[in-house]
Amino acid sequence: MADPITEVAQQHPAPDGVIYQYGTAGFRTKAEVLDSVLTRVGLIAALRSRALKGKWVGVMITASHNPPEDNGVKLVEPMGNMLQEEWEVLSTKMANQPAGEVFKYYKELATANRIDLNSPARVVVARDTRASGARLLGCLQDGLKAAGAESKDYGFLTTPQLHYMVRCLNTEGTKDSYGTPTEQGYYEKFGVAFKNALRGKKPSGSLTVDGANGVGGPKLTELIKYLPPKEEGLEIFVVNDNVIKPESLNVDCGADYVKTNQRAPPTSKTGPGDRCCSLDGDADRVVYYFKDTNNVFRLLDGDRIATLVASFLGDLVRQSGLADSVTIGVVQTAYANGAATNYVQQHLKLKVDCTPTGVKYLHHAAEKLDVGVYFEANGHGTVIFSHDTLETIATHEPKSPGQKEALDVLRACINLINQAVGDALSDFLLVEVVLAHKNWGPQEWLSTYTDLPNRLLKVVVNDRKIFQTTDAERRLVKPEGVQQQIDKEVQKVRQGRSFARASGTEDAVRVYAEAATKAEAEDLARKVAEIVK
Ligand code: 16G
Ligand code: ZN
Repeated sequence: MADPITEVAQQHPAPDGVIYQYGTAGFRTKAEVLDSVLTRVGLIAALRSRALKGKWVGVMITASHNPPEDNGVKLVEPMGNMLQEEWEVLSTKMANQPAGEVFKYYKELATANRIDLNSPARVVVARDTRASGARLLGCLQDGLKAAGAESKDYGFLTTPQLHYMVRCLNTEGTKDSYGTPTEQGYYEKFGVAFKNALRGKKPSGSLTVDGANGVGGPKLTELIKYLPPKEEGLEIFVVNDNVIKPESLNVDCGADYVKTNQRAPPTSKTGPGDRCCSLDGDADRVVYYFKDTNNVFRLLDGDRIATLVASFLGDLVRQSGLADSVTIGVVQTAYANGAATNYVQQHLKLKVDCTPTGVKYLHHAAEKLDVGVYFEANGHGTVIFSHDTLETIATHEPKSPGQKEALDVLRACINLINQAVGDALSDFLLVEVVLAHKNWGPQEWLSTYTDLPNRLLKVVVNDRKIFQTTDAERRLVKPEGVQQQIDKEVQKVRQGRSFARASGTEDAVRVYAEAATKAEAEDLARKVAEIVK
């Protein structure tokens, strides 16, 4: 009789000719070819937990903003962070082993990483609302069982909720306890923090939240029960929350639709000045938008959230009397609009770091700061506070009622921010707190600076792997000579900036260009696309 691991690998064979890769957001592809991957991720998760002395690790089954027929899976480290890079490579190798080799590779990994295969392994799992989720969960559980892991299934959760659970489970009963590892615990924590951060300020008007017909919609409906009643707090309308029809997920709605098409979902019925925001399919991304008085669509993307939040936290730190002991920094990617970068540096007088695309890079850079505000333009992001900074803020003695007031709000904001990972629900509550305190509507928020006109193009090339970048993806080192050609075009336009990078999620090169006018930005993007073609 075969051992359980070989048996389970053979029960869920990989289709011929498919090569898998653990990319920026885990494994992600057509759901129909993912069975074998899920089983092997079960084995890897068990090994990862054992390597970490039985700490809980997480497995999230989701393909975020991808179309309904896709699915994916990603692993979560004990503090709620993304999987360590070294283990991404091991996961990729495991996913591509022939079924007959899986057990051998499993044992090899154990030996190489000094893992005792009889020690406890603990894995928590959750999934988004895709139709394929239940089947893939079964494949994952087969892997977990074969590896002898203890597992906890939370059913449907947003990705950030799963990250929250993992962090809570590993800190339960310690002084770093992050909260109660239940859905109710999550809602209670963020509900209380929202109320405390508002401190009696009532957000103006209402907020319409587009749930992308994904898991974020029903979870938000649940969260609303824990928020202050609309008479005292925020009135929220949840739209596009149809999870009964999984084929509608991310279709003509959601954060990716809004950001890519620069328009509201066609079903949107809101009037001028009404605040709206859209989540993505697993609710780890959020973008805001509204129609101005001329009925023109206005987007408030991740750059805008970062600048709004950084400016507010900066004020609170100063008003609390902490300006000398706590510094705030903003982390962006090359996609951040030049005007946003400029606003942070020149107006807010804060430091900006730039990293390659992908949450893990931003998160990592933000970890080096006292307070790291990081957002990708597409709406992924959060704020993280260093251990020492948390301590400083917790123990600071205010010297006036004004300082005390600011400090109370700052402390509540820390609890309102999901520090494990970017969380659309927590992010939009934070935005609402800031707007309420500033007494701003979306127009005031938009007026802080004017975006440079920009253009993003997708270029299909023969082999995207030849495009190698440096300087946080802002410059190409290969193919040789291409960067020089791009530089030449950039110099021809006013306030020009452009870069080309290979996509991590699609077989294409992305070209970004911005300039003083729309015509120049479009022209520059087209020219650079010609160069890389
Ligand atoms: C992934 C990343 C996202 C990034 C995007 C870029 C995570 C969780 N997700 O979806 O942050 O913006 O890839 O895609 O890190 P691209 O490489 O195709 O441009
Ligand atoms: Zn997502």
